[in-house]
Amino acid sequence: MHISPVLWQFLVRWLTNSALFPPEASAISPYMDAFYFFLILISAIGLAAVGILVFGFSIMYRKDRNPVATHIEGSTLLEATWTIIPLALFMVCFVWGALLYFRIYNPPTNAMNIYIVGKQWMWKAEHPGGQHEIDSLHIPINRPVQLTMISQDVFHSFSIPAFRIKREVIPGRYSTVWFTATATGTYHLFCTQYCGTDHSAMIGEIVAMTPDAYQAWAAGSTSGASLAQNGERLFASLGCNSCHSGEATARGPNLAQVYGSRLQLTDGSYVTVNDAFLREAILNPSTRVTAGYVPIMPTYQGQVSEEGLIDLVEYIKNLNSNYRIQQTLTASQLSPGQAGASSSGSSSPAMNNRTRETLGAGNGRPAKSGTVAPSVPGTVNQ
Ligand code: HEC
Ligand SMILES: [Cu+2]
Repeated sequence: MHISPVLWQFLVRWLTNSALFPPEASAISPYMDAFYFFLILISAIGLAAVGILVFGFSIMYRKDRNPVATHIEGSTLLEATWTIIPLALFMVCFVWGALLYFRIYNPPTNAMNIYIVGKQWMWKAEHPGGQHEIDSLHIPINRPVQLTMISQDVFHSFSIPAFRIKREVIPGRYSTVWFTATATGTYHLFCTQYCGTDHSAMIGEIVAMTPDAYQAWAAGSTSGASLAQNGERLFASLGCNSCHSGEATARGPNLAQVYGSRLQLTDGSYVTVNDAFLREAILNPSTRVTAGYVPIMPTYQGQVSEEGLIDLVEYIKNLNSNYRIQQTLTASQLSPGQAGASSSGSSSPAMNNRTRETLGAGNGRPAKSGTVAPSVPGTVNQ
């Protein structure tokens, strides 16, 4: 789907300047806008068609020209036309929308991860390096950023109009959203789900910076300990290491390689261990018991805050050396073009599959299986 870039720039700039439209500041924005304009266009055509017919018929069949009502028996051709044309239009919307949807909800595996905790009425952001922010979020441009979000109380919704993203933030469950910012600047952050008295004040700012500026900011605002280090401390103080010592005789499984792996449960099914699974495993250990183990792990419900859980999750993630290597490499690389290439060597095959699918969808062509991760990972950002 291609619109002349000149015409596109003109249209978007005009809309942005006249405050009708937020700026396009993420990789997905032009694609979302193209779809949005298409919807407006077909709605306008439909509106015009109906308007013209109503107006035309009321003149053509007015009382003095047509005193006795004409009885028309129906027409198969006409009915087929007004069924097939809208159906075709809706199918175009469906396929186009679905392709965009898959792109928006499948983060590339080399995305840097930031945690967001929503509560009445503020947004808290936690960077893996231990930087904490309230009602603001600093991010580097030209790098995929994934947000892992949870609410401490009621439903909220995290929305950055300039990035064309919005996602529910739900109590008791992680939800994720990702984006690649393309232009430096400060953008609005809104809660777009009515969440109580001060809902309208649950706003903040997104500061998109060059990778260099981001690194300087991150170095200057760290609280000392990274999330994983806090998690390690919590892991010891909650007594997790009494069972998860990593030794062969330990009562609990070794957690070192668990993140990103496919784990077999006692009922024979498999799960892929992600952030949400880890959180569940700590709060409700008995719901999904790992095969080969007795369900002796106590629940930690009510004993750890959401921030504490994030620290634990981040700690367990970082025990997986593959994940750690991948994150270190991507964090130290300022050029987004290399980030994917490094992750291809270190992440598990299952993860590479996902990267491939995302990249494939992003290019508008189907992913080829059997190939190694794409040689131009930067395509995620286009
Ligand atoms: C009394 C021993 C014990 C304690 C204490 C304990 N666990 Fe476990 N844990 C287990 C056992 C046994 C399993 C495997 C059976 C299951 O899934 O419930 C397990 C499973 C897990 C899993 C699922 C992943 C896997 O490989 O099975 C995670 C994650 C986990 N524990 C984290 C923790 C954390 C974090 C703490 C501390 C807050 C903790 N555990 C405390 C015994 C324990
Ligand atoms: Cu809210």
